[in-house]
Amino acid sequence: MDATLTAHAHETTDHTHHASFLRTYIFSTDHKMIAKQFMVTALLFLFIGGAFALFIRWQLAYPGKPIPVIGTLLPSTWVSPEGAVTADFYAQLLTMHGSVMIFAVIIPLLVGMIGNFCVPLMIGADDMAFPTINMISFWMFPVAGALMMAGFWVEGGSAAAGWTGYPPLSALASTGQTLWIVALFIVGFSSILGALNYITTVLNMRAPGMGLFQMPMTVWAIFITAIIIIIGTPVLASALAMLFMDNFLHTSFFLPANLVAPGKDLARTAGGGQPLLWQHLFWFYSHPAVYIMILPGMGVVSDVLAVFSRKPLFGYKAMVFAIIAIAFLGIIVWGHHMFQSGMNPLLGTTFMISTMVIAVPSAIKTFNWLGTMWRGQMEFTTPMLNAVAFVSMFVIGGLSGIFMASTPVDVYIHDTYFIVGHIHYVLFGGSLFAVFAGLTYWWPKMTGRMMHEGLGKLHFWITFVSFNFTFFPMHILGVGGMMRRIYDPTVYDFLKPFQPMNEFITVNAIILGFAQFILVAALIHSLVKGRAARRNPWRANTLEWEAPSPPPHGNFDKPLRVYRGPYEYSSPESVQDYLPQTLPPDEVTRRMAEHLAREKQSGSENG
Ligand code: HEM
Ligand SMILES: [Cu+2]
Repeated sequence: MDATLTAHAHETTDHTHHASFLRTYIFSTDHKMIAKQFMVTALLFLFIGGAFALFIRWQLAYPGKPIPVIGTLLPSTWVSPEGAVTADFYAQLLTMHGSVMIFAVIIPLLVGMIGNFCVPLMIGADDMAFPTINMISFWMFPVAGALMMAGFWVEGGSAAAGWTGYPPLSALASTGQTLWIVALFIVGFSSILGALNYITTVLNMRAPGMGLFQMPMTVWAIFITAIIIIIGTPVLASALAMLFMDNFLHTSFFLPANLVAPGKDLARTAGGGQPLLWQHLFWFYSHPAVYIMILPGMGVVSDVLAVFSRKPLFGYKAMVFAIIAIAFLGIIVWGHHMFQSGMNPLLGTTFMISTMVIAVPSAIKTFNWLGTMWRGQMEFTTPMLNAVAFVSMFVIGGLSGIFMASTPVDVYIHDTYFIVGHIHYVLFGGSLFAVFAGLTYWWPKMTGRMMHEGLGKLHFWITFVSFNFTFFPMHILGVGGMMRRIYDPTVYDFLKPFQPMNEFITVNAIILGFAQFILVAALIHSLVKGRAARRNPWRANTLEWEAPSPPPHGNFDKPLRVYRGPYEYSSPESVQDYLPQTLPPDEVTRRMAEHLAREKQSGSENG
């Protein structure tokens, strides 16, 4: 292993200057470049998805009023002549906001960007196991994203059946819906290829001496996430294939007999299908998918919290088993999305109980994060602030989840804004804050430049405050009865008193959206003017910090051997307060002896 590592490193330093622009930046097989490609593409989609959200929010706060500034510039198929969002366009925006954020932002950022950047570096490998497959896996993603977006320009507009694509609506739909189906299929393919790569890389390419229980939590989390992807995604893919056939080949997997759909020719549809079948298949993937979107975040945050608390991660093994437990339970709870579908109450109860059980490993993780910070020497850097926000926002989102998991409560809050509140606490407050934590933590390694702490903190605080002002009131709206996916709340008398709250949310959503430009400014500022980053600016133990910043193609300039776990902070064995995983034990003792001798000497000089 040592020999191959060094051999690769040599080979690559020789070859880097010959690599063409195309091979270096476009069709690169280097995991770090692929991570950056995922980052740039997904951040672009973050702004696109964010713009959709602001259009939605504008309509909810000021129904029927023209969109300011750009309203009249938008195509007449999207907006009314005065420039207000039409009902049809609203349904498209809502569908595309959810689909883009989940499939083109959160999953690519957490799995594509963090996974690609961290896994090989943190286990001391020179690249992924299958670099070419890795490249293909990336390139499927922008292709899929573009296909999905293309829906806005085809006859009938984009997909509009919600990010959950429920039939019969989605099975009797427009070209836009088909583009959505094809795009998701391709994204799924890309995910599976990525997952195969992570699993193989973690199992086969760890540096000598690194046991599974010496891997950092980020690596564990991506590893388990990859297993969930392998189990869940093929099910989604088959469901999508069936939906595609219902649309085009007059099959009726999801179309019941005697269906009446105005304006649709159902003569050739046999009927006999089950719309509920889609819900089962979809949620069999998509509930585990919420863990695809949170587990990597949990891994990142565990690493960041330990480093900036200068303490070992509390309960390392419990953390690993909690991830495994969450992943396992996550696969058997999908029915909690279907409580109101008329399922047998007995079945509903089993799904309720299994869902509530997920709170146990989630709480184990939460308490261990608190235990990690407890009495630590906490340093509130930008990554740390985002990581602490992750923990607290995830707790709020997890708690609202338990409300919904209770079947009698869910009768009232299902399909209301309460669930929109829940989704955003876990996905924005959780996953996206974890992305911010990870991005700002590994940025110096990625680019070789430090980020401006002031800009990073400004971005954090504005985001954190406006995030809570945007999404917390949604719980109140939901309990008040405001339905999710509603176009104009003011047509219902009982919702009229909530209109000021809707306006408040929208104002904050606008602030939240524009605050993200501060992050972009911070990244650009760092690239242009940032201080050069040392190898290990955060004084961390894990292997990626042994590589130069940024690491060259092939990653490490020296052979590595792992002697211990990743979280030996404030170790009494160490002269500094940390013990890198690669520092040989005899070197640790030698340094300590030297240090003690020096202390003794200075002690006798003073005395
Ligand atoms: C203790 C943890 C959690 C529990 C008990 C829980 C429970 C639930 C339940 C019961 C629903 C369905 C509500 C309904 O439709 O009436 C739901 C929806 C949802 N949850 Fe969670 N959840 C938890 C954590 C998470 C996490 C970590 C994520 C993502 C990172 C997440 C994302 C979602 C999403 C996206 C939906 C909405 C799906 C839709 O559009 O219909 N949840 N959750
Ligand atoms: Cu779920």
